[in-house]
Formats: sequence, C-alpha cells, structure tokens
Amino acid sequence: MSKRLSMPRLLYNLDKRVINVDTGTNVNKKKKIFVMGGDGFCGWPTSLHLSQEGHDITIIDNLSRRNIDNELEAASLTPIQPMGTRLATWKELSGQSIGFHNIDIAEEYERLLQVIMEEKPDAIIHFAEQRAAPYSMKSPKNKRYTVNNNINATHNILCAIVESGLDIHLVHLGTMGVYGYGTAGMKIPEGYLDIEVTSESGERIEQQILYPTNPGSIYHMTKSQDQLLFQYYNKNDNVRITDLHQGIVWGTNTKETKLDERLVNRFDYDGDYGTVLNRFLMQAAVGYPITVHGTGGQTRAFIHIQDTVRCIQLAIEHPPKRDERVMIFNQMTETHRVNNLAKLVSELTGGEIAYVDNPRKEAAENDLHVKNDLFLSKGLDPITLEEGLLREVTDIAKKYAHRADHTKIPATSTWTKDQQPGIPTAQEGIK
Ligand code: NAD
Ligand code: USQ
Repeated sequence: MSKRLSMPRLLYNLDKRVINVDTGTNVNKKKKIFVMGGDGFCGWPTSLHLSQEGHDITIIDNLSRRNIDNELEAASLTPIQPMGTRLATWKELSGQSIGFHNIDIAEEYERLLQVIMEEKPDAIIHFAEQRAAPYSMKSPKNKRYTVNNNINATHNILCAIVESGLDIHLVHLGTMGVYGYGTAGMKIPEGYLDIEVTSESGERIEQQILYPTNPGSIYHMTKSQDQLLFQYYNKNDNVRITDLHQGIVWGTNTKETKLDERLVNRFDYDGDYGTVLNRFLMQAAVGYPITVHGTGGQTRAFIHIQDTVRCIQLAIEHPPKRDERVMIFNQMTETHRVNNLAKLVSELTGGEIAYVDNPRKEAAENDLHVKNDLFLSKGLDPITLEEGLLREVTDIAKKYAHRADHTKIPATSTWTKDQQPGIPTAQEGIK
C-alpha cells in the first residue's frame, strides 16, 4: 500500500507569516527573532547578521554591560556607539530596521511577557547574562548580583514562553566551563554522557545523562544552574531549547560590523571582562607584558566571533522537534594551552611574556579534548587562529591602542583570600 504524504495545515496570519496549525511554528525561512542581550559583544554582531539574512530582529537589553563599564571605570578598546546610533546606522546601510526594548529581563517579568505576547517571536536568542568570571568573584555583592541576574533572567524567559502559550524556540549561550577544567580523560561529548548502570538483578543498562557539571566560578555555576532549568521546562512544558556550550570568543568584528565604524563591536581588555586571547593581543599591541596566569598550563576552547554568529544562525535554522530533549552543541573550533597562545602572540608581535600570580583558583594544568561534530556536520567552516590572529592585531589592537588605559589591564579579582592579583612587576617590563 502506498503511503500518502499528509500536507501541513497552514494559516496565513496578519504579519504575513505562514504558521503550521499543528505545530504552531512559522514555516517561512524568515523568522521573527528576539535577541536578549543584543547590545553585547556576541549579541550585537548576531543581531546584524540575522537581520542581514532577512530575519526580523528585536533586541532586548537593559544596557547593564555599559553600566558595569561605568562602575569599573573601564571602556571597550573600540569606540562603541550608543544603541540609537547603532540602530540608525544599520537602517541607513541595510534598509533594515531592528527593534529595541530596554527591559531588565531578570526583574521586569510583566514587561517581558507583554512584549513576547505582542510581537510573538518564533525564536529567542538568550545572551543576557553577566558573563565575566572575574567580575562574578570580586565581592559578595558581585556574586549575588551574578546569581540573581543570570538565573532569574533565564527562568523569566522560560516562564514567559510557557505563559505566552507560543511555541518559541529558545537558543541559549552557555559555556564550555560547565564541563569544568580538569582533565576529563576522554573527549568531552556534546552535553550528554553515555553511562552504564547495573540493576539489582545484575542487568547492565545503558543511559545518557547530562554531563556532570564542575563550574570554576560563580558565573560558570549560574550556567550549570541554567542547564537544570532547561531540562525541567523541556520535560514539563516541551519548550524547544538549544543550549550552546561556547568556548572563549576571540576577535572583534564580523562581516556586518566592519561595514561602518559606527557599527564596531566591543573589545574588552580590562582585568574583569577581557578574555585571554583578546587581552594578549591588546597587551602586545600597547607594549604591556602578556600576562600569563601561573604557568599558563590551562587549556581552553576557542571560537572566532564570526563563527559564533554563523553557529547561532545554524542553531536557529535547525530547531529541535517539539518533544525532543534539550539539544546541546559544543560551540568551539579549537583548543589551546594559555602558555602556547602567549608564545604565539609574542612571536607575532615581539611582545614580552610575564608569568604573573594566578588570581584564580584553578588547576595548574589541564588537557581538553572536545567533540564539536554537530556544527561541523551542519556546514561550519571555522576561522583558525592562524589565519585571523595577525589581522586582529593590526586592524583592532594597534588601531585603537591609543584608547587603552593601562591601569585597567591587571586582573585583580581573586577567587579566595589565598590568591594574589595578576600584576606584572616593574622588572617584567611594565611601562
Ligand atoms: P556581554 O556582557 O558583552 O553581553 C551581554 C548583554 O546582556 C549585555 O549587553 C547586557 O547589557 C545584557 N544583559 C545582561 N543582563 C541583562 C538583563 N537582566 N536584562 C537585559 N539585558 C541584560 O557578553 P557576551 O560576551 O556578549 O556574552 C553573551 C553570552 O554568551 C553570555 O551569556 C555569555 O555567558 C556567553 N558566552 C560568552 C563568551 C565570550 O567569550 N564572550 C564565551 C562563551 C559564552
Ligand atoms: N588568563 C591568563 N591571563 C589573562 C587572562 C586569563 O592566563 O590575562 C587565563 C585564566 O586564568 C584562565 C584562562 O586564561 O585559565 C581563560 O580565562 P578567560 O577570562 O579568557 O575565560 P573565562 O574566565 O573562562 O571566561 C570566558 C568568558 C565567559 C565564557 C568562557 C568560555 O568571559 O563568558 O563562558 O570564556 S569557557 O572558558 O570555555 O568556559
């Protein structure tokens, strides 16, 4: 007997979107997407890229990252523009409008729900968390802020998706740090670990469980908590969720942010928000010693910002099915030992390396082997450090070196009373 393909029942709604009546999903390629945290380092280039692809983008951000810069008296190395200028420039260049709402998603649940109900997004990309490990460890106030902000933000989004009754695909930016930075002794899988348990009758049963978390900071711990929230809302309410376990993002600009200097992305280099490779590039460009913590034996996963944006597009294009478990991708393209990165940057620039005290409580060394087959199988063609590093030094770090405040470079936030700030000594060439 031949099988007839059942045709989807489609509804054309007032926004000219085509909705599958049975699943509630928008079957157009072009989607209405909310970018929570769309003013930030990853969120801004993602918003532009998805707008360029023809999606209808609305940014939701409370500009807390800009306020933290004010609090720390630090600033992006690149001259980022106010949100109004960013959006007007994008409209001028692309003809596309990006919407913007200033909402604190951790605190203003009713406003969040209202905007979801009114604009009915097909997908929400969630970048809106306090993302710096050193900032989260600075003081009890910072610990509490990071926990309250991050966990409430994630929970409010999940709760609002369920209360709205809409079938919204949530794409969350998580971290490789949930797996921990010990040596796993195996390739870290994409989210789920194969295990075998022995029943009372001696039968061996295979299972897959969430890879055990082992966070190394309060910030990373909030990402571990996020994972449980996702498991729960997926199990109880069938929310479609993709959790991207991202490595350290390096680089600054993407195809779209390069179009005009007013669209430039942020570049953090200060001791709290600057991440290791961008800090090393900037330090070398301004003649500051390259600050390797301890022996530099930590191995970490990396990804270029252009690939971040591409991965998020791939995640949006491949949502999990309604009854599928949380989809987890390792969003990274290569792993490097911190000390080797310092040597690479030093060879490229002539910069001097300083082995400073490690302000963090972390293993002196770890090995890291990671599976990232899912994105590669969906067509990701990664930018390697080898091809992008020099361009980053000349196009960004040297170009904006005059904006650097050297007093903001040292990492002074210590994990406990037993660690010391990572400050180079006078002998180590500090100018
Ligand atoms: P970022 O600090 O530059 O951007 C985060 C944005 O979220 C900011 O614009 C901030 O104002 C906003 N925000 C924070 N709390 C909010 C709230 N309660 N309500 C509304 N807006 C809020 O950070 P980023 O580097 O773009 O990182 C984005 C996400 O990606 C984070 O969740 C981070 O954990 C994750 N991630 C980043 C990296 C990296 O190397 N930058 C690596 C792995 C994962
Ligand atoms: N490090 C140095 N010298 C420096 C700065 C850092 O040796 O000047 C070392 C740190 O001690 C650490 C490693 O470099 O061992 C990475 O530090 P980082 O600040 O670049 O990265 P991390 O704290 O892990 O956090 C960053 C982002 C975070 C994201 C995470 C991805 O801020 O949002 O989740 O990278 S991952 O590391 O894969 O978990």
